[in-house]
Amino acid sequence: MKFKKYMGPSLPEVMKKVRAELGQNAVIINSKTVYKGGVMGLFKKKYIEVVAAIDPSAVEPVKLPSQHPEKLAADMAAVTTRSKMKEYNPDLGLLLKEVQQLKQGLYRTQAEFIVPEALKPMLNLLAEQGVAPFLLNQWAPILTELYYKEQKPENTDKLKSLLAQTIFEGKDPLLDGSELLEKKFVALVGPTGVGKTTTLAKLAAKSILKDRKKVAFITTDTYRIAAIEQLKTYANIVGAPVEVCYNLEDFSRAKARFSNYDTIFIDTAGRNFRNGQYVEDLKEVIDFKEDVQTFLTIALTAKEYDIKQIIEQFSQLHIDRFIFTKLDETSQIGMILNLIWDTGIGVGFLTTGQNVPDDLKVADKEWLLSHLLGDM
Ligand SMILES: Nc1nc2c(ncn2[C@@H]2O[C@H](COP(=O)(O)OP(=O)(O)OP(=O)(O)O)[C@@H](O)[C@H]2O)c(=O)[nH]1
Ligand SMILES: [Mg+2]
Repeated sequence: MKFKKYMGPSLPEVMKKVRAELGQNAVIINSKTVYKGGVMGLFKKKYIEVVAAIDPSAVEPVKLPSQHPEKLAADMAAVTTRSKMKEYNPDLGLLLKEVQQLKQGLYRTQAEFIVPEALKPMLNLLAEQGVAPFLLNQWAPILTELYYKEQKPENTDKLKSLLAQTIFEGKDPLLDGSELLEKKFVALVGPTGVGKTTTLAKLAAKSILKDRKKVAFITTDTYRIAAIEQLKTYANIVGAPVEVCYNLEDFSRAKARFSNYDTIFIDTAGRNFRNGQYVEDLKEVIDFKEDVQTFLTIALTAKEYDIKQIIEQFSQLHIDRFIFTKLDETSQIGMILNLIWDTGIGVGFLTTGQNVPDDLKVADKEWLLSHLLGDM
């Protein structure tokens, strides 16, 4: 398989180049819009970039003998408007085909004949993990290109490293949680029962034990009677003070009391955040204009569709990172990648059980990949 990148101001113009160089058997593997040139980031020009491929061993189509002119005219008159469009604008026909394939949502439709056998087990594993077809469609051709460039390696570790290269290209900072918890306030928000309070206790313990920080707690969860007690129990264990806040005045008072603490961990009530009003309510108690790092806490046992609605509601606050909880309760974690790629929000921490403080993991891409691929 021979790959080549083409660029031009529009898809039809790029396709002309592709056809001229690679012929009618060329396969479009990937196309995207790129911006280039400009001055100091301004006035960049838009280009279309297409990766096309041709299999040199592919059989050239048999050329039909030229038809009698009258017969040709009759045939042409018989074609439908739609196929006429295709005939007179072959690029549009190709585009239609690509859109249909994307709509089918299966990377296999496009990739089955492109993706080499050696790569299929890894991509299938990702599909089984629930990684979205739009991502697999995006990665399969890039991975295939790398595989051929590297002379078709067979070694599993090498194949995994090609996959890592493909997936993580340009995404490293979003998958690295090592530099977090640097702000004065750290707030955990999210739906009911996802593990906010437990995770907050784990994070506080990590700050105290590993990072030697002076830590305090604020809870705004005055909704559930037992919630304050739950936080106080953890706070007593780590020897940190707690303030309960019902409104912004309480928040200012707590801020003044904890002025000489390094990190103040804020617990919030779990609510049905599909209701946007509850997100608004958070702003009535927490002063998000302060130096707050906000984590949206999501249990991996929840449905992706519902989570997307919750994320949408939280877009009225600034969400710095996700925390994904309950990894131990599911064997499908592909949603992590879907949400990160979908929203551009990175992951800070993952939790793997109920034990405080042990079942906490700082996000890192190697760990994530090894979890996605299991024992492969
Ligand atoms: N299996 C598993 N359970 C967890 C994990 N994290 C938290 N839990 C459990 O989930 C339950 C709810 O945890 P909480 O920390 O109270 O959750 P919350 O989000 O604060 O709940 P609300 O304040 O009621 O919204 C508890 O039983 C925790 O032990 C995890 O990573 N894995
Ligand atoms: Mg709680």
